[in-house]
Amino acid sequence: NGKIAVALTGNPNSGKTTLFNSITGAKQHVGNYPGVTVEKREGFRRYQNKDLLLVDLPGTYSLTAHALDELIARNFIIQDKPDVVVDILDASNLERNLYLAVQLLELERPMVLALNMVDVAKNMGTKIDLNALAEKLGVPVVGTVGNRRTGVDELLTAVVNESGNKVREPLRIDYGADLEEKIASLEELLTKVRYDLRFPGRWVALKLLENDQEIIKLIAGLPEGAAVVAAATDARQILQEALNMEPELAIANYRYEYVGRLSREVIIAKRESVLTVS
Ligand code: GDP
Ligand code: K
Ligand code: MG
Repeated sequence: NGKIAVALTGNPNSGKTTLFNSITGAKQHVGNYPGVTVEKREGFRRYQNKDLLLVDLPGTYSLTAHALDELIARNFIIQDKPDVVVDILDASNLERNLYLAVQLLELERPMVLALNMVDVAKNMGTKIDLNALAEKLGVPVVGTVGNRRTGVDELLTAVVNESGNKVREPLRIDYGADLEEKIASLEELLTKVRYDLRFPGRWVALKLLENDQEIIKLIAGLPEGAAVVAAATDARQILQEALNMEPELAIANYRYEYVGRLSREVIIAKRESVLTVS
């Protein structure tokens, strides 16, 4: 009946709470995530005859199983299945913020990018081609200045539009021949595991190769899952030899390369550093 669940994600200090407050006003509710003491903020907003339920997730730089905040963010997105994930990026620090964005995109949920702090980026002489970024990532991108409420309506319009959509073309970072071969074979093995898999198969395969203890535990506990975990252990050994490094490091490197290239492609102007004469 027009209810839309929206999760706000992003790096710490990208402006999540500022945008959350701009969108929801004072009507916020603070709770805890089940079993942990990390604060969960919920708020409401009626927009274009829809009820938006917003959740402000903990700020993170990545989505590994090493940190509680990162686990909370990814588990919320995967298990609660918000209708739309809004990733709030600090436009003045685009490359670093894109590192989280691509990991969120790999979760294959409907998503909108809010490129916040475009005022700060502009003052630094940085201009970003939002359309190019949207096209390359396959998601809508809206420029915002959270503390001035600039772009908030445009952002909400994009959220409402996206909520009725299936995920477009999921982002596929090319992890290179060695990793891609193992990802494909694990993904194939995973189709035989009978599980209520809300996680995308490719994402689970990547997490197994990254030695993600949460996902390993989850899969190992499922019927036929132990064989997949064993195959992943073998694959990790082979990859370690072939790549001459831990597979998780190789995967992170491919992501860094991808976001480095992407940010160079979409930053259309960058002021030359000013030489000081002494
Ligand atoms: P969070 O950690 O992601 O929740 O970030 P906050 O909402 O706490 O914002 C961090 C700081 O950035 C605060 O001082 C905000 O007032 C400021 N801020 C948020 N959005 C913008 C913006 O678009 N432009 C500028 N210049 N400052 C912003
Ligand atoms: K903050
Ligand atoms: Mg905050």
